[in-house]
Amino acid sequence: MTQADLVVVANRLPVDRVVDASGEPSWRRSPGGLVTALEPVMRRADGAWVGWPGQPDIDVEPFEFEGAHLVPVRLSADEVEKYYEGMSNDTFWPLYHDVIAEPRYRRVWWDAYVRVNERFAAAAAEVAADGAEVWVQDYQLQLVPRMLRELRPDLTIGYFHHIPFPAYGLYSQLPWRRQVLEGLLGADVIGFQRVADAGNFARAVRRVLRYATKATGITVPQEDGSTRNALAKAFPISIDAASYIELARRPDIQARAAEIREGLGNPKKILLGVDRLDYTKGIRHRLKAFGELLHDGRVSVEDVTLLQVASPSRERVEAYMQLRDEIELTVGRINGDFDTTGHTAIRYLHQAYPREEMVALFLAADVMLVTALRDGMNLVAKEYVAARVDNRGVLVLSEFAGAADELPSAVRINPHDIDGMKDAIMRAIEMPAAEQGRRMRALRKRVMDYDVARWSRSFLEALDEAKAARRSTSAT
Ligand code: GDG
Repeated sequence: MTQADLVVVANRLPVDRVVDASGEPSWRRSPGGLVTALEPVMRRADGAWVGWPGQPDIDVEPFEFEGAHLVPVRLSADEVEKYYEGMSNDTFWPLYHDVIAEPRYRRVWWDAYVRVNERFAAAAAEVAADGAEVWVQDYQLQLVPRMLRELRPDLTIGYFHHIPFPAYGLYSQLPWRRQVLEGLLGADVIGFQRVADAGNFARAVRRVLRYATKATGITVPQEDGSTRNALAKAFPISIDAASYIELARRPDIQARAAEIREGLGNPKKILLGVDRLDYTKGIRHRLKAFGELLHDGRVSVEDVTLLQVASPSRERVEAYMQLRDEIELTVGRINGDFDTTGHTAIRYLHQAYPREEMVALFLAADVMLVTALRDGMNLVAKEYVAARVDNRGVLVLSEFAGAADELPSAVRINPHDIDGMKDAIMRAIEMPAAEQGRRMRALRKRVMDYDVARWSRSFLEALDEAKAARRSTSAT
């Protein structure tokens, strides 16, 4: 049986199951950024990855894929509904994103969440070698660190939280607020996107559990009366910048960017939004601001087009169905009011595209609009910047996205302030080339210096240090 020195535990395996024309199933690497980030680490370290294969009720034996050992965790259709769509995406997601949508607290969802977390913990415990490091990913698995520590006290455990951790006034709504904090504190290293998220977490720990915290350290009491130290700190995630640069330099992708502009009637300026269709992304606020700019006559459809890619997401969750209806109604109204036979105000695409096409879109866009009401990081902001190998283009960035901490040269907005956002969009549209260049160079420097490889390295270094510290304590 495989015993791995590094185990990644995530809701999803890094592969998608595809069935060919003859009905034969196979696995294809999924496009996600986490996969790219961890692939080299996994190869180096005899790595295993524990996760759900993405379809309910299928039994799959562990298998090797591109140098990693993959361990599938089975979920029934009922568990997908309660643990994933319910507890993860209809309770934690809205609560942790500042209650933009109302979180629903349902005890049957919680019960399924506990049960599924136990299953992930058990699978990780089985595959981890003696004294291995385990890296748990994200809000679907917040109870795993503690469960795993109980099963395997020899392991060093890390957890990374990809989404925000809310202020205590909101967090305290959670009926299971104590269990979740205890679950997370099973980890030796707890990583967040922003310094503020780590601060909110430490405050919740002080308020609910009364544990002492000091800077990034949390003193966790043990059953035997001793204490141990957990580190709760910001490790802002990033992208594989080099791969975006490579795509952006490809002549066929640059030609495609020109074709996209052509297809929109060669407007003077193209504004771009790229988001999963999610209420946290501020798509409605963005549409409102743009609609008003057209209404006020500050921009015209001949000169400016908004291209909005809203990739389908969580389509079985009620709040997402409602959001889609609202957005499509708004887009229809704005286009109905302002389109001409030759020009459209908003080109709306409820579709997912290959990465090549995304990069062509980035290259075609003069202004990138990231207007999230709350976002852990927002990788799209970083991808746009990396793709602008010409040092042109303007990033308009919400201060409520984690990326705002690292990208001060963007045009910063508060998406709730519609007038402020309208002015910022005008500033971006009218920005002289020299100023675009100055800002874009600074943005690109940050994204290239701090890429996803550096992110995973810095987290794993912290985990190594935690492991060394545990060894020296247990030796004394
Ligand atoms: C969560 C946190 C945090 C989108 N549409 C298509 C497509 N995408 C890609 C983007 C980007 C990724 O999906 C989305 O990442 P974001 O960071 O923007 O947002 P979330 O999905 O909400 O991610 C977030 C992230 O985790 C990582 O920690 O930054 O705050 O919410 O890479 O380009 N990719 C392709 N076609 C699409 O249609 N190929």
